[in-house]
Order: sequence, then structure tokens, then C-alpha cells
Amino acid sequence: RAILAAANAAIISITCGLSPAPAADRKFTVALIPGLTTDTFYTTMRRGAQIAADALGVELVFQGAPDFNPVLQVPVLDAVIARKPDAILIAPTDVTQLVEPLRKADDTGIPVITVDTFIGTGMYQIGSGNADFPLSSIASDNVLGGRMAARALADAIGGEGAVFVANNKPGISTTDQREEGFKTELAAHYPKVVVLETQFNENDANKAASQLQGVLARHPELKGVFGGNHFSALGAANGVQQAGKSGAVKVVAFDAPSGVVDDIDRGLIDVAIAQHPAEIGYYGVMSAYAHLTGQSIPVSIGTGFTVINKSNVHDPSIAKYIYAD
Ligand code: T6T
Repeated sequence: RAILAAANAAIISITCGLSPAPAADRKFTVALIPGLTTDTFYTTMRRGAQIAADALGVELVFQGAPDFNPVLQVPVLDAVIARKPDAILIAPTDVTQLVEPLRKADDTGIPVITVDTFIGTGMYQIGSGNADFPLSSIASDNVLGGRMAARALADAIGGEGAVFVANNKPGISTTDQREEGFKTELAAHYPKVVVLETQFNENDANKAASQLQGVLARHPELKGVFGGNHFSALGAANGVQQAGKSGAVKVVAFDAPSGVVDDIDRGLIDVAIAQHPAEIGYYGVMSAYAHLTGQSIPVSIGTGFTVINKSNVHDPSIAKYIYAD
């Protein structure tokens, strides 16, 4: 009993000795600037961000452009900076073109955290002074995701044959890294898979569909395609269907909007690599709040993937990874 009492006293004194986390003395405003407003990847990210904001009493502002385009995103960023939020979370639409516009935010004392995409090399706070000023990058490991897609596609085609990447456009950290991971994995482990030239669709699913048919016309031996993001994947799958090649040309998709899930059901898409955008938004707001209340934050937070295929697409445990429309 005496020993127990002593132990309890020790616990109480340890508990009392901890300094409480500094409470925010005012309501913070955090701005979330997505790559584009109408993509369910980003609306799902917004949902996660809002959950964290509600829990913390933070005001979340969601402001973005209707297309994934730095020319449209920079004026949105300028308008957000003029409103002087306490922190900016942004998915920069270009690795270089957003550096100087974001430096303006940093120069005026607004902390910047990148979500999904990054600027420069994505290595922040390393003292280089060159695009390393954001406090943190919160994102999927896109090289790994590309490697996962390569394995899934190579397995789907029996380890040999011609494939290509349907991708957005060069200069975007995420989709560039997916393509890099995809090619590296195939080169290392699948010597009988031939990778044809990448087709860039500028986030236009219709263009991705006609490009698929163009590749098929030039390479009737085509066995598979990796759609490097939501629109590239849906477009490529449509292209395969329109060409009457469903099942003969395998499709691996990055992202998991409901359209991709439907295509898995219909047998048009074999595998989807779902990102966890709600997690990205949640930890984005949490990290901004931690920084604003004097805590140090990780320079990089990696969120995971969920692999979806016919065998698990209707599993209730998968539902939370389907992007919300
Ligand atoms: O794949 C996501 C995102 O990760 C990428 O940066 C841009 O495209 C998406 O938003 C899907 O459309």
C-alpha cells in the first residue's frame, strides 16, 4: 500500500511537472490552396483539413483555381497573401514557377507548408536558401507509388510487352516522380517490359483517351497503360474501351475517385493506387497549428497508399479511401 501510494505520488508529480501545450490566444486562419478546386482528390483533402480545423478551432479558407495551371494559381496565391492568413497550405502546380510567388508569402512572415506537390527538390529547411523555405512537405511518396504501379501493371500483363505512361504534364513533382518510380522499377525488375514514350494530356481526360488510341494505332502490340493521376487514368481507361480493347490492354490507375472504382467494377481498370488526401489535409492543418503555437514540426510527413482491385473494391474497410465527390 505504501509503495503504491509512493508510486501514485510520483505519477502525480510527473504529471504536474509537464508544462501544458501553449494554448492559442486567438483564432488562427489557415488557407488551403489546392492544385485545382474541382478535383475530388483536393475536395477530399479539404474534408480532412476541415476536420482538423474544427477540432482545433481554426478557420479554414479553401481557395483555388479551376484548372491545374500555375498561370491561374499564382493570382489566387497573391490574393490569399493579401488576406494575410496565419499560414498557407498549398499544392504548388509547378516545381519552379511557384517558388518566387511563394517566397513572397514567406518574406511577409506567412509560414508555408506544401501539401501533395512540392517546390524545388522538396527538401526543405536544409539551409540551401533555394526553395527550401517551406516548413514541411506533407505528401504521398510518389516515387514509391510509381514503383507500386509498375509492379501491378507488369504482373497484370504477365511480365512482358509494351506499356506507356499517360501523364499530366512535366514540371509537377507528384506526377514526375510517379513516372520516375514506374520506369525505375520496370528497368530494375522487368527486362521484358518495353516502355513507350509518355503521353502528356494536361489533365484532360478526353485528350488522354485519344492519345491512348493514337498509341494503339502506332503500337497494336500495346499491353498496358499507367494512368499517372485521376484524369490520365480515367481517360486512358475510356480510350481502351472505345478502342474495343477492354481486358486486352491492362490499366493501372493512380488515385481513387468514384469513377475509377466504377471502372474497376466494370473491368476497365485493373488496379488503383489510392492516395490518402484526407490525411494530407488533416496533417497539414495540424502541422500549421503546431507551428503557430510554438511547436516544432516534421519537415516531411509521408502519407500512405491503399491498393484497390476487384478483390477488395467493395470491402467496407476500403470505403474511406475512395475520394469523396
Ligand atoms: O494525383 C492527384 C495529385 O496527387 C496530383 O498532384 C495532381 O493530380 C491529382 O490531383 C489527381 O487529379
